[in-house]
Amino acid sequence: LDQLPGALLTTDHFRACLKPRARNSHKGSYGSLAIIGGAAGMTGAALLAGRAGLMLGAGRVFIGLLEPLAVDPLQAELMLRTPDDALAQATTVVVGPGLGASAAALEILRRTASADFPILLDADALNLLAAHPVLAANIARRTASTVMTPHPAEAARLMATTTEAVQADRVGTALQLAQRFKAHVALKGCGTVIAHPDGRWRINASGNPGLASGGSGDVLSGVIGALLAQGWPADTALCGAVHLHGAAADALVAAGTGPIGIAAGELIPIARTRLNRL
Ligand code: NPW
Ligand code: AMP
Ligand code: MG
Repeated sequence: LDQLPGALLTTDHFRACLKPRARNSHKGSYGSLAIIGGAAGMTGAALLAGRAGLMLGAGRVFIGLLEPLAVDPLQAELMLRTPDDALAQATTVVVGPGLGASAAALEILRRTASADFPILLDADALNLLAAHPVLAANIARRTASTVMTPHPAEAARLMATTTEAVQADRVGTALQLAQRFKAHVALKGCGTVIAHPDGRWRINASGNPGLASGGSGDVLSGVIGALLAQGWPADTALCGAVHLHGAAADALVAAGTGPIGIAAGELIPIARTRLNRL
């Protein structure tokens, strides 16, 4: 399957990455994930990504919030920091959920882009790249892995085109983004297209319109970050997370608690169960 240039994504693409945890392993064995984002009015985006990162197995999760908060009362395990302090602790970074477009957002994105560990660029990080071509060009020069998770409007901004043009050629758009940024790309939406810099691509069949609500993309970012932090290669982490995220929404529909009214945070414990049962 991994040799085919294009195929439907299945659990066979990533199952081999799930290895039993060594009995004497510890939180340092599973990576330190930093989520950087959460400007005023959008702190929820960073917290959702952080909760997903924690529940999908990252050893430690730091949230670098642009709008300071003392604690996440629903998830006290999360360590809330300034963006710089979170970046300093990290072995993997997700940047973008609720990041906004302030000068501080641009500055922390610049610093994250030069990190020598895996990074995931989502949401406003992608919008900032679209507006700053020099920074965008630097992404392709990174030596560590880069993952990008645009929805169709974010992809259109990056490609300086329209959402309609992106939707008319989803595989082509995802492949072009992967080549341009030397990144593993998920072009989200119904039938998420995953494209790799070497030209391989996959289409994900899990998921349903219950995911069409605010915060579901932020949860996906945290799931990907958790798998990256635990040492999964970027291509497999992206495939695994996209599949698990959609499968969690499908399980909610099967249980009669969706597609209407799925709150993005509800996906997290279900994706966790699916990961443990792989
Ligand atoms: P339309 O309406 O069809 O013209 P934006 P955002 C389009 C944070 N969040 N197929 C669609 O365009 C994020 O992390 C915070 C086709 C839609 O209206 C970001 O930082 C939350 N079109 C920030 O908010 C929860 C599609 O894109 C437009 C499409 C802004 O992110 C919410 C929206 O894109 C949110 O995650 C598809 N499949 N999908 C929180 N709780 O704090 C999207 N579009 O303007 O980039 O805004 O995605 O809401
Ligand atoms: P975002 O727009 O960043 O919040 O991301 C939305 C998430 O929900 C992505 O993972 C999309 O692939 C997923 N999603 C949204 N609408 C659908 C749909 N109709 N079918 C399947 N997945 C969807
Ligand atoms: Mg989003």
